[in-house]
Amino acid sequence: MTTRPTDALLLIDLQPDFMPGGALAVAGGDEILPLINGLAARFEHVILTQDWHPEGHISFASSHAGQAPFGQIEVAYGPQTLWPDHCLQHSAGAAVHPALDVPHAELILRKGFRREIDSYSAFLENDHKTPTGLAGYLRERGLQRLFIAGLAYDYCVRFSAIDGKALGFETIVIEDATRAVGLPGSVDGTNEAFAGAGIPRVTAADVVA
Ligand code: VGL
Ligand code: ZN
Repeated sequence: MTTRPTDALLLIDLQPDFMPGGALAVAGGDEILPLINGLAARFEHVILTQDWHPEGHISFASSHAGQAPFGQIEVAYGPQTLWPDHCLQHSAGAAVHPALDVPHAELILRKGFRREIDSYSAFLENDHKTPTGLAGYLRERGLQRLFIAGLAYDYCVRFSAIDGKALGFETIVIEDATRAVGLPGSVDGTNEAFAGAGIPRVTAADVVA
């Protein structure tokens, strides 16, 4: 696949809290870092996201009496899955992972910083209305095609890809440079959503070939 100067690599939530030993560990989340470092070296434009929650965040099970992590509740904007406390602003678990070697990353986009709205997507918060500003950033800079990798495949990668595509960016997911949380139905649902939206799933080898 020939990459173009108008491509961007969007790396989602590569933070210690999503890696083994972290607060919301994704199995094998650390295994993808070498692959991602290699990919990033092939892209002129790299953008990172950082999940970045205040204490008492609406997505934390601990913020809701009687609720446990991985359950679901209804909030003002619809269903919200509940998580262990994770990616607290300025905590070590919320840092950009120290093994991520992308000195040329141009933007670190923080999301999920509003106590009352979660944000899986790098484009729109979980009310599916509040923009993060990323679409405007990409458009102003003439970046048209997105390659997406990172964590987690079935949450933040999923919703970032779906929203990016819906907002008019050509969008490709690098599947072997992701790992999934894997709640019931979440991976199948993601694969169906990508197929329905016309989002190809490729490998890192396809991208660098
Ligand atoms: C994520 C759950 C909660 C993710 C972030 O990065 O996929 N998942 N916060
Ligand atoms: Zn989060």
